[in-house]
Amino acid sequence: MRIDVLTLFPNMILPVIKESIIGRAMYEKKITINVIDFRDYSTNKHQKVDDYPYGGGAGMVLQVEPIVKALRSIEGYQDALKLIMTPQGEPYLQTTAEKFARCDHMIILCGHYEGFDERVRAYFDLEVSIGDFVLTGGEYAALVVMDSVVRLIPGVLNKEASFQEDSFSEGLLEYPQYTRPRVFEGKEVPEVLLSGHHEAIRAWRDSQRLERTKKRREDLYKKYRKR
Ligand code: 6GU
Repeated sequence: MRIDVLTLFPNMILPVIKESIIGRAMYEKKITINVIDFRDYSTNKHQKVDDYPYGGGAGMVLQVEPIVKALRSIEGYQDALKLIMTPQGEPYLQTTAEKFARCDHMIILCGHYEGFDERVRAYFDLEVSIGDFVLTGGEYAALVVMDSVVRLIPGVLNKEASFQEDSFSEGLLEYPQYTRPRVFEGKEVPEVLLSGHHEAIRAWRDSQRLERTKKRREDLYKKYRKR
């Protein structure tokens, strides 16, 4: 997979992914990540990429031209899945990550300031939000999307840390985990986990997942019951 990120803050992306599992996947050539500073495509002599909003109002608006020029500089951009990170986007879910993980080429635009010129949207396929809260910039959201997509690409995670048992792939939260010591400050590891009875352990874990999901995430629990 190839991912191109369009941003005004390239240093918010590259140093972070280099430190992560995505960095290893890049090094192992399982993915290619390319960061483009769309300020480089400014047509203004001061390298400006934003301007005052028509009709007035607070803040600045990102201009359409540098973004479209930067987009067109990407080889094969026509066939790529083109995303915009904004709080106005559709909710980003595990199922969305699974869909994205099957594509060969993604382009992700990160916004800042008060937003984009509305005409930018015509050049992209989809707008996504990572939750109902406001970030200072789309870079944080783009990192979240990249991390959650790249870990699903075959060969990126080892089998042990497999995503087959991920919480959301089955729609339930995970069961509690323990490791040594068996007792810490009077807090004991549940007896069943020391029993060696694989069937009993599996049953306990299943019931813990259900109980935890019901208590913490009634929305997920109801959806799970309905399937
Ligand atoms: Cl994608 N961008 C920004 N700026 N804020 C957000 C977001 C995205 N998703 C949730 N909040």
